[in-house]
Amino acid sequence: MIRAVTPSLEPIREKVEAGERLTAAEAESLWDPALDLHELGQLANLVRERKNGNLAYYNINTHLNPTNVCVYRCTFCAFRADLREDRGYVMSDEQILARGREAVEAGSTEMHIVGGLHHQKDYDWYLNIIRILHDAYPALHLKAWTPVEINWFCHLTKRSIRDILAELKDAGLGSLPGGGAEIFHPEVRDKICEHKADTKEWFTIHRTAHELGLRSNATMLYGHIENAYHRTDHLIRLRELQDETGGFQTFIPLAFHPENTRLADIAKPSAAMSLRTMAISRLVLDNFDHLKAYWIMLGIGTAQAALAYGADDLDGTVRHELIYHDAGATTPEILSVDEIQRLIREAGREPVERDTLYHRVVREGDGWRSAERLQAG
Ligand code: V47
Repeated sequence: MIRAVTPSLEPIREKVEAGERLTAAEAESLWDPALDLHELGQLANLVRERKNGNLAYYNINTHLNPTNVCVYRCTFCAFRADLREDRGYVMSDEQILARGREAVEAGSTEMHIVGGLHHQKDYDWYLNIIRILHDAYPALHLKAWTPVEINWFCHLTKRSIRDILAELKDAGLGSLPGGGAEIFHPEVRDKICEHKADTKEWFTIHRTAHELGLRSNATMLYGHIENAYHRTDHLIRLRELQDETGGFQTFIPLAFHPENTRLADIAKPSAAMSLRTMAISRLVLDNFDHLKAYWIMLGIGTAQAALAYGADDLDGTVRHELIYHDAGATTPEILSVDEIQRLIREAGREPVERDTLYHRVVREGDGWRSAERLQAG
């Protein structure tokens, strides 16, 4: 009788325990669903605890999506609207400033700003959003505009990436969020978002941001038409740029939400797939300090479990999230600090409030200040 051979994680375990880097071929082999998920999780947890001990980070933040009107039609996006669609909106300066005031009054240390590429708004409209928010609320860190927007600004103004990023930084931009990465491999990218910033542009923009002293994040949208090869390729490309610049702070795997998108016939990734993706990301991205379990898209239970599968960060309290909720996310729109801390404690971890650049946040009376940098091991 021929017995099926169960694949083993032993060779990978030896390398991870010795702190050695996994090759692309080894990384790709980890997506085999026959490999024991819990064992994979244990290995990822080893790396996670080496880097961040028992700490699990969160921040108090607010989202701002100034417009959903967008020239692009990415197949996975439920948020975008056409110019003349009823659900299309554009926020006024007064509404944007009111959102800033609300954020500060709620104790937010960060505002996460991304949006559509509006057909009739010029670069100055986007620049002005950063300027007025920073002038009114200088302590609020503005994590804004992905390479998709930056690339659009370069197209509109015919100016260089460096010039645009330097001007935004001067106006108050604090860092870049991780969006717009989707899947880098052209076999997938050309099918899901063929027109927007391509992979080379995405990387050039992050490299230039890092050279200008701006930190940034990176994401990967999984669970649609990509496969193990594409996901591995995505992670390896990120690892290479991080070797070069060290400017990425955190990696956020984003589970695809199909509702109301042009890919609505695809099933949402399961919790097992999300935990496997987190664990493999932790093992491959050995030069990233942090991995975020974004509870909005993973669901609260899976995000909490992910703290044992490589993740060390739950993102934030989040208010006014639209991108996932338009795509059918059933998570709440906001979590209180008490709830986040309870989720972290019940997962056996120690909650730490951080600012965007991973400094410990100290709350005193009604105010707050950034203390020491939370150094990953
Ligand atoms: O690039 C859009 C994704 C991203 C869907 O940097 C979708 O801290 C799933 O990048 N289903 C934007 N995903 C969000 C993002 C992000 C989120 C949280 C924290 C940070 C950070 C960055 O959202 C897009 C795209 O990959 N997305 N539509 C959807 N239907």
